[in-house]
Amino acid sequence: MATNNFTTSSFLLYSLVGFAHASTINHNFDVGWVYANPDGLQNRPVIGINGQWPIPTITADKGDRLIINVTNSLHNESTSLHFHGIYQNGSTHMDGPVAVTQCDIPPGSSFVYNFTVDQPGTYWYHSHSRGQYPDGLRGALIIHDPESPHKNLYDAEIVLTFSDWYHSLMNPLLNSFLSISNPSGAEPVPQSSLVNETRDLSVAVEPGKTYLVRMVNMGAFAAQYVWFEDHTMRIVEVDGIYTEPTEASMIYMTAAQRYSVLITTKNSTAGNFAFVGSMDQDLFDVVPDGLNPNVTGWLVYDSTKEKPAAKEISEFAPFDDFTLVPQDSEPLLQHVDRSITLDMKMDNLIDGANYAFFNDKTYVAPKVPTLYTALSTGANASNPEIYGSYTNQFVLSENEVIEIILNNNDPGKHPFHLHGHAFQVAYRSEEEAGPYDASQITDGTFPASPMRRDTVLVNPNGNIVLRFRANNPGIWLFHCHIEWHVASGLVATMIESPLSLQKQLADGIPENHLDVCKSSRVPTAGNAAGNTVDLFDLAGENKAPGPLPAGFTPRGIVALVFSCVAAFVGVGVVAWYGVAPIKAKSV
Ligand SMILES: *[C@@H]1O[C@H](CO)[C@@H](O)[C@H](O)[C@H]1NC(C)=O
Ligand SMILES: *[C@@H]1O[C@H](CO)[C@@H](O)[C@H](O)[C@H]1NC(C)=O
Ligand SMILES: *[C@@H]1O[C@H](CO)[C@@H](O)[C@H](O)[C@H]1NC(C)=O
Ligand SMILES: *[C@@H]1O[C@H](CO)[C@@H](O)[C@H](O)[C@H]1NC(C)=O
Ligand SMILES: *[C@@H]1O[C@H](CO)[C@@H](O)[C@H](O)[C@H]1NC(C)=O
Ligand SMILES: *[C@@H]1O[C@H](CO)[C@@H](O)[C@H](O)[C@H]1NC(C)=O
Ligand SMILES: *[C@@H]1O[C@H](CO)[C@@H](O)[C@H](O)[C@H]1NC(C)=O
Ligand SMILES: *[C@@H]1O[C@H](CO)[C@@H](O)[C@H](O)[C@H]1NC(C)=O
Ligand SMILES: [Cu+2]
Repeated sequence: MATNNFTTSSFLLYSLVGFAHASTINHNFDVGWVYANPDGLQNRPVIGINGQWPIPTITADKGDRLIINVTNSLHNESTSLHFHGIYQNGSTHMDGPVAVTQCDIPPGSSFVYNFTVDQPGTYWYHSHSRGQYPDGLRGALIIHDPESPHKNLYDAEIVLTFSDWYHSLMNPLLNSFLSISNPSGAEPVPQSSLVNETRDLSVAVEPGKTYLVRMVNMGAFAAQYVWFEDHTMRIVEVDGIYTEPTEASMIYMTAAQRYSVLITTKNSTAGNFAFVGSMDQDLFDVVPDGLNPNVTGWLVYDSTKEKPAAKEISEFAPFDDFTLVPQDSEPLLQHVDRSITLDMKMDNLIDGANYAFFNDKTYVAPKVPTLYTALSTGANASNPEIYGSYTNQFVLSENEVIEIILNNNDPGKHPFHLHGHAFQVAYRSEEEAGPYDASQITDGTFPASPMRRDTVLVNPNGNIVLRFRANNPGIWLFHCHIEWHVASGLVATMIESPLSLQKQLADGIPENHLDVCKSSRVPTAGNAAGNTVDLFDLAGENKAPGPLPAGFTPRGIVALVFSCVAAFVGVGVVAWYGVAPIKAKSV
């Protein structure tokens, strides 16, 4: 009895305290073009908010509600915002990916994101509309935690964003990336590496203090090696998950990953120290002459003293994130209810462009956003067929333990991200290990308490095994976070507990969400093709280009392109028309 009373009153107290603390944070974000020259090499249009770029950091406390009214003032592009790593538990319609949980926000329209953030940590937000965020619509999102287990370990906080930077806009880059003129699928190589969207950043520090340094890689493509000269990092958080404090002298941060580290400063102000972000050039097919993959910043103890050049290091030996242990020691999910194998590869289709595939399907966005299909199809929402032929969809049952086995049949490194969850990384092979072979797994191969995060690297021609519980009804993308590979179709759709989702969102989708669909003439009911009468008739759905005809190898395409280019050398436009008929055959 006494115990019960105690529990009840402490529960009440907790609720009251929780209530008193939770606040609502409102932002009006007017998204529009501004000009910037972040690497000092080229002034170019970038996407800013309220006339400013870099865009603002969003900060909140755990439990707060964020209400962000986005107005698209870009005039010539649609947009959307995704809050990377936020579970959106009960609010999947606020998650942001276009054609998945919402329609594109066309120029001149507004759209309100309204959700609570009940998870502490380092996150970020970015456009989730066709390849747009590398044009600048990317910023930090920090959720503070009055109850942080590490709060007594540091004096102050520093936020650093790392990113790669292109001198050209994404639209033209995407058009040439995904075309017959690039049959090998070589990704554009960034021109610069940035910290806080600039170079040569000075970070003022005081001696004898410990800082919580929150780092985010907001890049489009490049992973970054990060190190602080003569200072040790103690990792305490990855992707919003607290970890047992773990020392590292260098970390490897893929696009979309985050790390919080504790750094204790020296006791003297005798000198300043460089820190470096160095883009992983293994990702680049060809390293252009003169590329500087590095960005340097300084921990500045005394601004009157020199800022020394970064010392050259002989090798990159980053900390292995697989060895991290979550602070809550959540045990490995042992019993798997549903195992999903995704075999990924890159290949050409009939239009000559290079696409990315899961199980031989490249993702193509459906006509009806997947969420609206789930909400408008009654009991048929549990049938994966209605979501189309190109969405790589999986319908997950409530509370099942899901395992994703991803086999990377490609010589590149890919950072995979799941919306709506942090997953356990049960296994990660070395490179060249080939497909996952469960028969080789013995007791103790999987960690007792695996690292959890929302973005993880799979090694070249290697594999990963991820596990999570389907405890968050919603429509959640699973995709490579290299923006080029999102464009080339390396995307799957998890449709989690669609019938519970229908109950959860029974009050309907906000009018302003449906309004942007109306403005863009996007249907909001029926199957992937917009058929509301026969849900199993997908006629008219969006499709991928057809396969290459038999005997037409990717090598043949490369040869064709080069022979056309050679034949019409100096007459680029004619060369272009010379290869056009191949495309025509596909339709
Ligand atoms: C969002 O902002 C736009 C532009 O200022 C305004 O017209 C609209 O009423 C706002 N929407 C809401 C729900 O406040
Ligand atoms: C959109 O507008 C920006 C800024 O004026 C411009 O640089 C860009 O080329 C335009 N994009 C398209 C697709 O017209
Ligand atoms: C945000 O969502 C809450 C909870 O659903 C609702 O009460 C509130 O009216 C919403 N506010 C706006 C501006 O949409
Ligand atoms: C770096 O950028 C973050 C996020 O925008 C900001 O909070 C921080 O103050 C910046 N740091 C410095 C030293 O300018
Ligand atoms: C700084 O001084 C404190 C207190 O004297 C000492 O405990 C600590 O080890 C010193 N730190 C370094 C990096 O020398
Ligand atoms: C970038 O840093 C690495 C590691 O120190 C070094 O090997 C390389 O020479 C640097 N590149 C340039 C262009 O400075
Ligand atoms: C979502 O909320 C439900 C109900 O409160 C909870 O059981 C579940 O663990 C939450 N899921 C996530 C991913 O936070
Ligand atoms: C499922 O779809 C079929 C074909 O459109 C339809 O006949 C059936 O009534 C639907 N079932 C439910 C429960 O909506
Ligand atoms: Cu990728």
